[in-house]
Amino acid sequence: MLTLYYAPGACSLAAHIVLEESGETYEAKKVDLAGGEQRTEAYLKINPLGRVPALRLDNGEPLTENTAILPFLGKRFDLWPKDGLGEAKALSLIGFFAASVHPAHAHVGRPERYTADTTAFPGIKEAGLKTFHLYLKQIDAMLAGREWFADRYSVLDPYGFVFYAWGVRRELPMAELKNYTAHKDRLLKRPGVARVVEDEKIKAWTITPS
Ligand SMILES: N[C@@H](CCC(=O)N[C@@H](CS)C(=O)NCC(=O)O)C(=O)O
Repeated sequence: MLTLYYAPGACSLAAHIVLEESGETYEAKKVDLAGGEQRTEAYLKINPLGRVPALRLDNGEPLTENTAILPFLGKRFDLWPKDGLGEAKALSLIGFFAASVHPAHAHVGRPERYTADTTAFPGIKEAGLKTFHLYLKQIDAMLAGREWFADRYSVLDPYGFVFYAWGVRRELPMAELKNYTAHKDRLLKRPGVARVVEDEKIKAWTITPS
């Protein structure tokens, strides 16, 4: 059985949705990030980097990083492109999400990772938010005329959903991003997504009245 280590509202939400929608029995273990559980000896055995998500595989081995976990789950649950170019495009988007969009947001929430000079925090946060917003606009453009990021629903969609939620949390004008908002609404209509949103107690997301 697969076990997902996750934290409510964190980037682990993507894998949580994929597992919930899969219909396969899995265990979801909540990690208390605010309480520092990710830095305990027990958790560091699962992910030495002290982050969520982490996935314990059927053989007990841990797998970390969204860039690995999501393709792994996508292949297991037929939510991953089968052709070479489709896969390359999916990896390109996962790379953009993990290496650009997520770190831009980290500058807002974790400025201490980028400088020890606390007087520089406001500038780092402001620049991070600006860059994060710019990326969200780019994601919105990618979704123009499309229902999902790939040719059909895939693990890319719950991953993209994470950053929409973070935009809401940071009070960015998300409703202006029409394609991205419609994508978020499509996701929220999926029963498995609604269950996870409820489980993670994410209140900021409601379906946009059309
Ligand atoms: N590159 C990692 C990033 C994981 C990550 O930063 N997770 C955050 C939550 S979104 C976390 O665990 N933060 C806890 C901490 O930094 O102490 C991935 O994409 O899987």
